[in-house]
Amino acid sequence: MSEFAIKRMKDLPSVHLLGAGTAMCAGCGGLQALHEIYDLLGRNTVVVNAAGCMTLLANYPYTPFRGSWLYTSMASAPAGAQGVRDAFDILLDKKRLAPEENLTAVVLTGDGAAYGMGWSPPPPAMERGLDFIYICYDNEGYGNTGQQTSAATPHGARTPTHPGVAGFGGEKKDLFAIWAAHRPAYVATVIGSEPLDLARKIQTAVSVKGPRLILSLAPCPTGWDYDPMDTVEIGHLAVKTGVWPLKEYRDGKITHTRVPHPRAPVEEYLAKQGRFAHLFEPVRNNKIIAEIQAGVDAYWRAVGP
Ligand SMILES: Cc1ncc(C[n+]2csc(CCOP(=O)(O)OP(=O)(O)O)c2C)c(N)n1
Ligand code: SF4
Ligand SMILES: [Mg+2]
Repeated sequence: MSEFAIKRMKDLPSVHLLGAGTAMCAGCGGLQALHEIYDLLGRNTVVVNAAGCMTLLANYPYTPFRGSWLYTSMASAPAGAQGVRDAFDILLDKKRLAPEENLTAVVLTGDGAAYGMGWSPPPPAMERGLDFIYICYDNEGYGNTGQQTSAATPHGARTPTHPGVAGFGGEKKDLFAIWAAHRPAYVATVIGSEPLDLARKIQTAVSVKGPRLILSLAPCPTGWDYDPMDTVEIGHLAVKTGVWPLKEYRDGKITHTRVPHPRAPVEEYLAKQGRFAHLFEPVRNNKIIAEIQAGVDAYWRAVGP
């Protein structure tokens, strides 16, 4: 990055997450959500990032973040956040840090870490009541290494590890429900294409203390195989079809913040993405399309009218 660009970043008055000449894909839905979230969280944060696509944002010594950034191994981000929190608490106790210099510990990981490889640290962090915000951008696969199947991959999606005619035969894990079962301070699903809903949830997350999860669906042109210009439309379709329910958990109660009515058929969402193309060509796979629709219908039936 040129000296001019660095100076310009330093001179900017407000908090903006800028591309730092890094290797992010055009149209990245995870970056869109992170950008919106970071604009609200601001510079008084220490982002503890587990290996994944977003790691490429900060290439030492450059970073587009105004606050601090700490890189950990894939499973260790919540443990890193604990260390950061403890250090700040000790410094505050010893009056070696003024309260206004306190920073929020923010974990940032993909779904591969949050749903699977890095799942073991969040439950004890929740049990300890760790005061942190965990942001997961969920692109439904191990994106940085080629979009292999993760525990967040949806039924029927074709991935390099499930390349057959039926795609992935399993089901996406319900991370929202798993976190909520631990009764943390706050859990919410968001998506970058619904910025007002996202903004309200980030404001709520900031207003409470304790363990908080912000789980964002992250449309991924590279891994999901679609034109980068369609990221916002795909995000809207994920909500309109009911595939990605927008909701929050607080004080033992789950509230849906958008109830799509009427719901669009799931195939409007599926047909836009190359990872589901085998369900439409060369022969339409009615069975798998119906299975995906049935899963979404069952979810909303259980939610009620
Ligand atoms: C223990 C471990 N295994 C494998 C890797 C290699 N690796 C780096 S990034 C990545 C993908 C992470 O997937 P996800 O958390 O979903 O983030 P995304 O790449 O999709 O942004 C993998 C497997 C690693 N860094 N550490
Ligand atoms: S692979 Fe997907 S999640 Fe990763 S940078 Fe590219 S668009 Fe974003
Ligand atoms: Mg991922």
